[in-house]
Amino acid sequence: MAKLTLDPRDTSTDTQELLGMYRLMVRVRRFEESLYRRYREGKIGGYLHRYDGEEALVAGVVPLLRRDDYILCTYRDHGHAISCGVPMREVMAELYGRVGGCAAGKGGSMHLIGPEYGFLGGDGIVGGPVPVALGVGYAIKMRGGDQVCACYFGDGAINQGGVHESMNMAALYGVPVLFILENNGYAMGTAVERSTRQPDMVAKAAAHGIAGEQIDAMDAQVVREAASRIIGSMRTTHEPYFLEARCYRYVGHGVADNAQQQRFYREEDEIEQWKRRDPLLSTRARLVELGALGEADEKALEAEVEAEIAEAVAFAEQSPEPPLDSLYENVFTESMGV
Ligand SMILES: Cc1ncc(C[n+]2csc(CCOP(=O)(O)OP(=O)(O)O)c2C)c(N)n1
Ligand SMILES: [Mg+2]
Repeated sequence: MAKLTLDPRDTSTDTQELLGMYRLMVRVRRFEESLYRRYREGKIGGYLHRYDGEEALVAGVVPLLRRDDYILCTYRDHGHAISCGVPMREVMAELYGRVGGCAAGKGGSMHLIGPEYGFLGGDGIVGGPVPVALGVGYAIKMRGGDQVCACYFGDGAINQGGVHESMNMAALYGVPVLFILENNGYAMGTAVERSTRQPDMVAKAAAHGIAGEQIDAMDAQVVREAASRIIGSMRTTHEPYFLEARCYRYVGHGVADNAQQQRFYREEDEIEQWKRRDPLLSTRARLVELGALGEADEKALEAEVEAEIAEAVAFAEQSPEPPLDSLYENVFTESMGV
């Protein structure tokens, strides 16, 4: 039975990749589940958008990026931060609004950040990261490297002016941005078909001269294979690319969107159908079939993740709140000398 930790002597790369993705997805899923409990206990305040169901999208892409590449995403950003390597304890402390958090407790759930990991952050503005990614990609172009900038955004952003201007300019100037559309079918309670007459997202990118494809993002292996090919090619072409990732969020838009609210826009049966294609389940099944994951391995992994979360909670709880007199620090007007 293969070990869950990466063993450099093991040459069965595919199995090791699968194990790595599975471990990452379990870490993200359990982390998200634990947040809901903390929120209900009143430990976490403000907004909270969970990524349950969409984990394959980070597990299949982020490990393929180098430390000198860049990643930007939406406010649904916990999985991205953790996948980029931001320590779970710093993510948890940020959600608690404590100084030990990755944004020193001033950003909260929607504004996680880790520049030293290439993670340029989540963004509370729908479509907000896309023009920023264009600028980051343009900087890569000016410096002349082979880095890429991966920019995640939602289907709710796809019809925005700034998003289309950014795609147009990325194509026009040849800027290495990988546009990753997290198409989970809904923008809050609005289904994609209710916000556009052209649900073919790849066609929207093609209108700007950007090549792209649609993938099944409920399957981590599919995501990884596509991302590997695309990122590899972008490092030599330096051109933008568009990936429409079909996925689904299992829980409400945010914590306020409870089961009762969701009845206004989706059926329980629809959620159950998507859950049957859960990326953790399919990856796990493959690993079991390969003989790489047994009951004992799984128990060990769950225990390891549980301990990581418990340690993150303990860290967050002992970390102080930012002092009141730091309220005006890191404020744009102050740094401008106003
Ligand atoms: C510019 C802007 N308009 C509206 C909102 C309010 N808002 C927050 S999330 C959201 C839905 C976005 O959905 P989508 O882009 O599909 O991402 P998902 O939540 O599905 O991951 C809206 C309209 C906002 N934050 N920013
Ligand atoms: Mg959406």
